[in-house]
Amino acid sequence: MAETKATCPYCGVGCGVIIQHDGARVIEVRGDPDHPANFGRLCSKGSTLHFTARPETRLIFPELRQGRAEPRARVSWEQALDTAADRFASVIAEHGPDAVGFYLSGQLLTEDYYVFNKLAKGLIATNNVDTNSRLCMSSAVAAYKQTLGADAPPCAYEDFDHTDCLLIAGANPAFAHPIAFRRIEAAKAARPGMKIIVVDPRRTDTAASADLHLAILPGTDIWLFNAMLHVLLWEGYVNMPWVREHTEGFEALREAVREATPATAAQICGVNEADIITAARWWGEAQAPLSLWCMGLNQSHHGTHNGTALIALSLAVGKIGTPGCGPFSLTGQPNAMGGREVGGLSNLLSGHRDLANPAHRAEVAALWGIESVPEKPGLSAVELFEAVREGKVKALWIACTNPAHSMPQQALIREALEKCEFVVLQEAYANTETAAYADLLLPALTWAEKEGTVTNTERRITHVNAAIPGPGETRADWAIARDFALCLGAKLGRKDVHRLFAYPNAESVFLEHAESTRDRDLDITGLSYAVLDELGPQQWPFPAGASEGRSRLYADGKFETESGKAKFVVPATTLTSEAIDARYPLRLTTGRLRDQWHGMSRTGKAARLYAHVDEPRIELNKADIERRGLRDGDLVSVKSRRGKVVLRAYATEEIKPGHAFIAMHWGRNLLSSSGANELTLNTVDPFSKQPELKHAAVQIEKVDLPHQALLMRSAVYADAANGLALERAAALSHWLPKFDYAAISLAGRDFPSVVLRIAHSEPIPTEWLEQLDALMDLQGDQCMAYADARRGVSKKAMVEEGILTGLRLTGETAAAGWLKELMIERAPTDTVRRWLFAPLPKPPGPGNSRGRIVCNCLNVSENEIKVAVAAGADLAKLQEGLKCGTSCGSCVPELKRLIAEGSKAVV
Ligand SMILES: Nc1nc2c(c(=O)[nH]1)N[C@H]1C(S)=C(S)[C@@H](COP(=O)(O)OP(=O)(O)OC[C@H]3O[C@@H](n4cnc5c(=O)[nH]c(N)nc54)[C@H](O)[C@@H]3O)O[C@H]1N2
Ligand SMILES: Nc1nc2c(c(=O)[nH]1)N[C@H]1C(S)=C(S)[C@@H](COP(=O)(O)OP(=O)(O)OC[C@H]3O[C@@H](n4cnc5c(=O)[nH]c(N)nc54)[C@H](O)[C@@H]3O)O[C@H]1N2
Ligand code: SF4
Ligand SMILES: [Mo]
Repeated sequence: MAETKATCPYCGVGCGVIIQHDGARVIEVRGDPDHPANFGRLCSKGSTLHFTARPETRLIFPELRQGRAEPRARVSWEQALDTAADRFASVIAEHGPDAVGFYLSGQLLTEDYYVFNKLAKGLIATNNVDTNSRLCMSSAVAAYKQTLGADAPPCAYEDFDHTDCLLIAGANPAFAHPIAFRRIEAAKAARPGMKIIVVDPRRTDTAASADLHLAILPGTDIWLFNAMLHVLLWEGYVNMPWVREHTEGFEALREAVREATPATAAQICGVNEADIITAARWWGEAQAPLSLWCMGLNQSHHGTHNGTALIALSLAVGKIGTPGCGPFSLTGQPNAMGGREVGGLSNLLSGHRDLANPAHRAEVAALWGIESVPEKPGLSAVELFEAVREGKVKALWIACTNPAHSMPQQALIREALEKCEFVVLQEAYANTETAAYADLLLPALTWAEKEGTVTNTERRITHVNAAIPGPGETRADWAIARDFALCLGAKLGRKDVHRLFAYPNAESVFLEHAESTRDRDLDITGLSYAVLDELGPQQWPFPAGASEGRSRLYADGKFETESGKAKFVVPATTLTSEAIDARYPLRLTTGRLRDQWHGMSRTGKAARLYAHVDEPRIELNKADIERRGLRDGDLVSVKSRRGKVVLRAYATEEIKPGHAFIAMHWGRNLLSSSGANELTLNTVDPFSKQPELKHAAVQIEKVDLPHQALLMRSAVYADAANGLALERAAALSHWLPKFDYAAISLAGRDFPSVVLRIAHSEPIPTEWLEQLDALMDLQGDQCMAYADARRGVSKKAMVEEGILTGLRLTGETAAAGWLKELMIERAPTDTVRRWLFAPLPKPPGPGNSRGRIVCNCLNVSENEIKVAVAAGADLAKLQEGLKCGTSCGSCVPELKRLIAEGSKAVV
């Protein structure tokens, strides 16, 4: 067995992983003990990466279709790239370079990103290159630039160990940045006096572990931050000498926050005045105040000002650049930072340069050896898809992102993709929602197969290595961009194309990128793959001659603005772009679950990652469910002004009355609708152009879907079970649109099962059920069946080698939970026989249900934990007795919550 060092391809924490493999397949992963982001730890997603590195549904050959109605057929790479170049060249010839566009991803490696940018901005001469980072980090980028002058998060993870007041606003790191959160937990345990304040409308696991949770109304953060500044001013915490020497614009902001008294803000934000004052005092008294933020602030139509208002709190007390201090934006994707460095947004250029700046354009043109870089700003994500929809952009190249799932207001995105004359999708998997619209699919290498670099949240660059070769004809993303550039350049008659794209390997791209950063704030001219291998991952800047990167920025009080001073910005004080009203009375927000990643093309392949949440749902307060005559677990129709979805209502105390939450993960591959983004709206922030994915007004209503069915299937042998479950899940997804509600998930651990839940307004036609049976292999001698036509109930159970391996229930699904557990636990099936042929729909006996799995690593369920808590167990006892929370630690916040709830119940 061999070992190769890489990073986890999920979140921006950027944990180092060691991939254990046999040269052909990934066998195991473990945390890299030497990596400074995680020191050997991995969360529930990182530690299950080897379960996702599987061949099912991988895209392995280029596929092309001639017309929209035609099926795609396998073609050679040569034919694929030649066709793409022809189509792009003819659009460019006829309609100009701005009639084509590229939509990329913060999950590409820096090298991939760099080549794509040069292709668009240097070869084609269009700035229409945007990325999913527009949905993610662009407000943070704009906020840093407006205040500090450059897009540079000034902090480092080790600041968690030095801060004495941590303000987490609009972020749920317990779920979204778990290893960073482990470091925060450790810091708090070591120094219990450290204060943690969480600003989030929901009582997330992050919020539940805070000293102070400010459950503000969505969209009201600026009022809160302004009121905190008001208190800081009033109570003399503002460091006026520092502010005078190192900043500009304070007077205007001081004037603006005069109105923002804690009392006024308390009204607007829906929290206690006293809590706002407490938060401000903790911040003001802190030796080292640190703020963290993520999508709760960025994904807003005033996301940039959410950021500048938060940054102002650090500047006002003059605490930035020293240990434990500063405004620290959490990066979502593993390499959103790398993308920003190479200028991967339609308004940026390589090396943190601005397209709007003529000197910057000239520098980049000189670097590339071309006459000029186009001046006209490119289209940002929402604008790009709008231009596609309006027919202005006619050829679109999409790489490493799934806009037919992740963009807001899906109805418009579908329309755009349907209309687009030529859609290219460069993907690792063949069956994403966007793949359905692609005229040309290009197979990409993915994690464990590709080499390059990534930059994490704390500006740390890691050299990522390939462990195994990719399957079929997959190629590296940067190489696909290069090969296309060469092909297109020839058709455009560009003699210089071979010079421009003479990249023999990934490192040659990296070195050119490094050169482009010379004398810029992110200067990395001192880095090469060899240096990174020798010294380990390094933070930028790392100029030529340096021996280590810099962990913090701006300690000298000099900023990247023209005057060298940081700037205060007077923020907008609007709230959400869509207010609630009588028709749409609920405030919907969207976000992440602990164990799933975005559109689930990878995490959705590991059965155990469904144990935490196994069905898409809308989370609501119990009061809102009951007020509508509904029960927890009922299916409801959720409507916004843009669309409608059917989801299961789930009652939780995490959500206040009047609010709702839908996780962004489930889309058309696994659900009968597009999920959250059917409902969201595409209003954007005026500076960052980031859409407001966090706020929409919705209503819920009862839906009458009396015809229900549940199908489940696993296999007798473990080695076959996984592959079969994944293949069946992929085949089932074509069935989803037929039903009013249908959802696919996986269940189990070593013997994964595929689960299909259906609810329909009309009786489910018998021939559909027969076809589903065939697809699930629920037929033959080993399949026992019982039907009560009069009551519309039918039951089918597959028993192989004495084990329940398949199930289909229609009409009556009350026993579903019990049977699902039987199947997962692979219990003996005598009881099943009795139940099967009895008219009783209910499970026999009390049925000691284990309940939801909380600790995924060690397979410990909620009910087991609750029993132990009721018997007086604290965290240490739980960890000792049940072993839960002792491996990756991702469930520790939830364990703490269950303990807190348990002790409340006892009192
Ligand atoms: N498990 C998992 N981890 C991930 C990802 C994933 O898909 N799965 N994706 C990664 C990516 S790309 C990103 S960008 C990050 C996102 O990481 P986070 O931003 O931390 O995660 P979200 O759940 O999107 O949103 C965070 C919180 O914002 C809150 N919020 C909503 N509206 C408001 C508001 O008006 N004000 C405030 N203060 N809070 C609000 C929500 O209730 C939510 O709890 O996660 C990264 N990590
Ligand atoms: N409602 C709502 N919507 C949101 C958000 C939200 O909070 N709420 N968050 C937004 C944010 S912050 C983000 S970042 C986006 C994320 O949204 P997307 O970018 O659409 O999310 P992914 O599913 O991660 O898409 C990445 C795709 O790349 C493919 N892939 C994996 N590895 C490789 C590779 O090496 N090469 C290539 N070419 N392809 C590869 C994967 O199979 C996957 O389909 O979603 C946004 N949408
Ligand atoms: S915290 Fe988890 S998801 Fe994020 S990089 Fe580390 S292991 Fe991967
Ligand atoms: Mo993101």
